[in-house]
Amino acid sequence: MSTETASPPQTVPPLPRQASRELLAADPHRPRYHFLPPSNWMNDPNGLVHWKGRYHLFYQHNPFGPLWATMHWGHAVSDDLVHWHDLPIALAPTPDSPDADGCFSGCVVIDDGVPTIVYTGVRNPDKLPCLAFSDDDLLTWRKHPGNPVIPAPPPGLELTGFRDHAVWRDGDTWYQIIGAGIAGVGGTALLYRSPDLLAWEYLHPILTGDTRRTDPFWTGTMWECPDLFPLGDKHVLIASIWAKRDADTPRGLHYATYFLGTYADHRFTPEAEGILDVGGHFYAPQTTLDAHGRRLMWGWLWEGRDEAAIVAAGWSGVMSLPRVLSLLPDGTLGVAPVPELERLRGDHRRYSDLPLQPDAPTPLPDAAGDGLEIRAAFAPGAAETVGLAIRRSPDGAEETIVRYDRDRGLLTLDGTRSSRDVGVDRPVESAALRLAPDEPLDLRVFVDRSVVEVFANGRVAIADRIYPTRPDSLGVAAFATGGAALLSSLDLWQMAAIWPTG
Ligand code: DQQ
Repeated sequence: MSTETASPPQTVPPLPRQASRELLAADPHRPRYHFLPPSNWMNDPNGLVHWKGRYHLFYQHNPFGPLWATMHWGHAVSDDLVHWHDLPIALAPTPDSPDADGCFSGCVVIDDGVPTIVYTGVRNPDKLPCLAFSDDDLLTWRKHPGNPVIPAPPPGLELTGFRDHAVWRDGDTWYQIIGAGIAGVGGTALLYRSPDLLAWEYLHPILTGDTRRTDPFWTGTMWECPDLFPLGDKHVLIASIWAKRDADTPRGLHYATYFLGTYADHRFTPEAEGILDVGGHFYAPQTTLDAHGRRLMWGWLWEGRDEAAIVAAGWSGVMSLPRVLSLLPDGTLGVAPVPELERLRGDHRRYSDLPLQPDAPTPLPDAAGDGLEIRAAFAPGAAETVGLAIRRSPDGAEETIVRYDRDRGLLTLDGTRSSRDVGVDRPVESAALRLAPDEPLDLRVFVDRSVVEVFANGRVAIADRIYPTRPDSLGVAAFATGGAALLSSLDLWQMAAIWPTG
């Protein structure tokens, strides 16, 4: 593909990146083994790609402050999916150009050997598809002088939005879907095709939601960050559901959903659907296929505290752990953290066959920390619920609960008492998890300061943000309610930090 002349140099702020990491490492809420930028604001993962043996993670970034503004593409690289190295900012807004007001979300594709970013250039009020190319293994990027490559949204549609890109190739043809919403109808992803990534022909919406539908979830008025990919013999369409802030949804509406079904003749037919992570802080996920054939997904975990606290902290936003998506034998969507995370496991404790008396939590001796992986199996016996308390103060005044209710088939992350700070979110979120009669509960809990990610039985994920106030809110306890149970086994590892600063 012709990449023509380079655009003028971008205005990239000089950042003392390593120094920022060192400065912020003392913040007790700042995660140590989840990816986040050296400082300031981060939101969506962008441009995920496994290129020449290295994983590249780009992300929406404001390098000037800890609140959302002036969108750049930050960039980091990893050899092992666990440890990340900061690279220079990849895209910055170019004054007086189609992205003068921001470089919004998009993806990376390799076009005949040329790494190419497809992103949304923002020149208010326009948001239009743009390209940038790299000749040095994704390190620096030249913007296409012919940007935007689609000069306007499709005529004849009254859209509530038009942004974010998933691009793939089928034979000689490129396809992309762009997130959108049709006023009065619902969120949608608009399908285009192109012979060369430069000239695009609009086809039609690949799938459209229904603003009147509320069950099993509301599909909002606009779909952000759509993604479409094959998984086993099915296809998955991911859409991040968005709705304008109003009296009914004062914080707007943001959650990431999937549709599992068939993609044929340029149409997607859903057969199943769900919310990718019910935690309420997981948004705008993007996936990539790695060289091992795995479909990897990251999502943005936003903060659960207010702007004043974010400004005081000097940073905002964390990337979820990388997750592997799979098609389970029963045709449903599987999700699990990547096995590479086991490299971070350090000091190990194991507890076996621990009887749990009803209604009195059993603290686990020597199990303490704010950077942990826990893997637990329970024999629920007569208990109504079994579970774990983490980030627990010795008196139990602060704690975050992971609870499984077998009869109701519900896994809950209960942060009601996660913090004594009344200004932070104290989330309570539940996911349906029906276990087969002989299927044990297999719980994996990742604790990383203000991040908790819970995975159960390879098919449910709940990520949340918590902000304990007490320095001794570090304990772990197991419990049963309504009857006695057995904690069959629990493995607990202290997790190593992924940054040299700790
Ligand atoms: N974030 C980006 C947009 C996208 C939104 C802007 C989703 O491209 O629609 O930062 O979080």
